[in-house]
Amino acid sequence: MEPTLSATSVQAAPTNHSCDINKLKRAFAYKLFYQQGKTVLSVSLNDYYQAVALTVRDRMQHLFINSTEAQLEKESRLVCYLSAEFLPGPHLCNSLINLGFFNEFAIAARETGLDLKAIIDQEKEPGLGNGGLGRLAACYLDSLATQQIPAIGYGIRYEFGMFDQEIVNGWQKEFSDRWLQLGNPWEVKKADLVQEVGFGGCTESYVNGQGNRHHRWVPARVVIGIPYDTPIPGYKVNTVNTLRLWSAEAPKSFDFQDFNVGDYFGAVAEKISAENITKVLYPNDEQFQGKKLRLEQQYFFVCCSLKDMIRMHLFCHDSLDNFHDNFAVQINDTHPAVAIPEFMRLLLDEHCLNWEEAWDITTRTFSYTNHTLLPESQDKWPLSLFGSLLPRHLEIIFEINHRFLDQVRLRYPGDETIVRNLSIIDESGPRSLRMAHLACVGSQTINGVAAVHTHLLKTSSLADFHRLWPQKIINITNGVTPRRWMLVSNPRLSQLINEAIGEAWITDLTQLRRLEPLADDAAFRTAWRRVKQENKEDIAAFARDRHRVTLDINALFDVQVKRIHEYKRQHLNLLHIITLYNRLKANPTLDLTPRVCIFGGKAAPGYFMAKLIIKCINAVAEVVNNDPDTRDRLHVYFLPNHNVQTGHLVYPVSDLSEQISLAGKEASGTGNMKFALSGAVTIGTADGANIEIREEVGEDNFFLFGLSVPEVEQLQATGYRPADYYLSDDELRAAIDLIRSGHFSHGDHDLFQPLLTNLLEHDPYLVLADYRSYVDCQQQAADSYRKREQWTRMSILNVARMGKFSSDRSIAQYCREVWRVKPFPIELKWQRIPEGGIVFPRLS
Ligand code: 26Q
Repeated sequence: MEPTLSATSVQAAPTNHSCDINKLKRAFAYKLFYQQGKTVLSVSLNDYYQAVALTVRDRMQHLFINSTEAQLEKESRLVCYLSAEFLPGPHLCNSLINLGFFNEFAIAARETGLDLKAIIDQEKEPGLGNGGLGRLAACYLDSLATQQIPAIGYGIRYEFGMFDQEIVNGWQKEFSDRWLQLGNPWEVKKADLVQEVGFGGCTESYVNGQGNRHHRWVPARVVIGIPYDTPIPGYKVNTVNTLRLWSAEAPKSFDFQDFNVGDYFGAVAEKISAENITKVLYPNDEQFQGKKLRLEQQYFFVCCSLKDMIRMHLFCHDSLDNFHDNFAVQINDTHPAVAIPEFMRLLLDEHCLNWEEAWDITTRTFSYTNHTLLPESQDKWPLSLFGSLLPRHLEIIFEINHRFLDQVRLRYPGDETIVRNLSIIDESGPRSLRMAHLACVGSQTINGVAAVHTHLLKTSSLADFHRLWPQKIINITNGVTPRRWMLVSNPRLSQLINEAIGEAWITDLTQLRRLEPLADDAAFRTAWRRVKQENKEDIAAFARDRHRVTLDINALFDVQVKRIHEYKRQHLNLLHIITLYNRLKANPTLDLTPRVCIFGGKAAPGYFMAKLIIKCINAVAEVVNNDPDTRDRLHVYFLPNHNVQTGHLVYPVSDLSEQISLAGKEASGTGNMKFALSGAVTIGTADGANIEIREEVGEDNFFLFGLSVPEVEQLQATGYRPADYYLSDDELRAAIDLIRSGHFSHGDHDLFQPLLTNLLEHDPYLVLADYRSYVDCQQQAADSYRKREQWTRMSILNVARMGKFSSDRSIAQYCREVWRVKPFPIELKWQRIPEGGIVFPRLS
């Protein structure tokens, strides 16, 4: 429908921040005219999106101002979540729902001749993270605000977020993500809150006026950090917290000194080098790369954030002695771990505390969440690189380590092995800094993200720390927010559940248990299936419109979406698909449960094997989807550019959720929770949070397969020979041989050879060892799916028993066990304009 906005509707500024429909319509028009500078003649759908988003933001601003001011005044402990990545997903729909404005906006849009859904779809999501870790940070911000906990998320405002993925000829191609190109209506630049960040240079010692020796850092260059604030509204509460992202700029737009001596290009180069720091997100997760720019990013945002906290603290206090009473700082993996020596430096060098005082405050302030067990993921900076960029921090780390190892030696006299193992400095090769050890030593609490992960931290990678400090490592199993992963992503299922049990589940997910009796109600099961079917129609329309692909919505939807990694074993899934293909080819009349196999996920651009797996998935798709013997019963669809937005589409359509990492490798997983919450049944290994999901939903409602952690350890210890499995399993051999034959690569025998050689000769993630168990388990799942009533029952019970996996539960646990903070409801002091009139604050 054509928009019916007329020029005459743009008259005066809308001043009432309520949700009166007519006022909303006027507000759209006002934003369109004055902010976008558009009239009906030139307006685009994106202009409408910007206008609607700005209208929402204005209404949020009212709560935001009240929240930040009340939190500052009350001096409640502020949670600061430091994370190099945040993956909040599109803001518009989520904000409308959390603020309780969705219906009013939908009506106002309709009456303006617009479709709110089409406007919502205009938003380019901020892809400021790689995957699980960044998305978890975003779920936690939602839960913090919903539970009325004063909190700030601190991170980096990357100009280019996670690359956009396209599939060209079966291969991944990367395109830069220009998410800011059309403007970002959600952020507010706070130019008055800039911070300075130093890099390089040297350190000096001097004697102060009182005759005490002090140290200072003389950086070689200084960069400016500018904060941009995005409001994070809680669900139907007054609390609106802040996501504060830092952007780097040069101190001056031009260095006139250089300009005067004629070094115009030198001056510009310096400006560019400063801006480079926040230019782009590194798109590789789970693989440490010792790049200087990455360390600059980490230090940059940590330094800005800590100085910002100190600024706020000193606004109300004379000294930093009680800083830890006012701030709880969470370090999201080791990426922000440089916060520990930086905070020490600020206390020692800039605020003149002594070591003991400074260390006491530091260790009461920080806590650290570990997200990985993979050795290749551990941040380990070469000492030389670290010292050249942050010389004073290196000195402080040496001192921290020295004092820490003295403590270790006292506890374990004569045991130099444990000293070497615990040291922050790794001296086994070229000397390097173990950031995880730094984080452990400087934190009050260390947590893993699922029970088995925490157990493995305690018994393997952090075993010596656990022995030293038995109380310090705790488990807090991850969770996901039901607001985004049900209300936004699966409105149909949310509606059905609301009708059945009311709305309390939205903020107390354990209430879903009340659905259990309905699993035995045939009419409810029918309604449940209808929701899934309608959701499948949506994704089928998307696949048809975007990719000219036809999906059979009556088939079993079998979905694996996550980053592409060998340890996540997308290739195990593929071997199963090829096995089904072979069975169909051998017996074209086989009564196979029709399946649509959906894959999605990005590969790190430099990760050759992951990219080859994507190519292989698409190569298999091309053959299977076009073969008349198979195409009606087996379809493979690689959904390109998996991100939060495609997540909204894909979790709600899944019947079967693929969580098939090698046991002991996936710290937790959170996709597993999103699938189950939308009614998918899991086929999975005993890994990460899968174990806890199975405990909750019951073993009858979960398809478990594969080796357990102890079995993996045993197999690896006794010498794993993948070729034995290849030789002894006919179906496995046939699947591998078919790839090798060039059947999926137009006769090219070499294309997938690196993948096959790796599997047959090394197979570090035991794909071949788990193959038979997986394929047989898939058969059970397919058989079960045919018993539709029974399957629907399983689906309902999965949802009913997902209460534990709300991020509200995780956050409540962090508040109790780590941060020791309590909810702080916001009373509205500043009234809406103009209802209470406006009182202008006095200038400070
Ligand atoms: C490190 C150095 C240089 C460049 C990039 C990185 C980097 C970036 C992102 C390293 C790791 C990540 C992300 C890791 C991650 O997402 N881990 C996942 O965290 C989830 C939330 O806890 C868990 O559910 C997953 O199991 C875990 O893999």
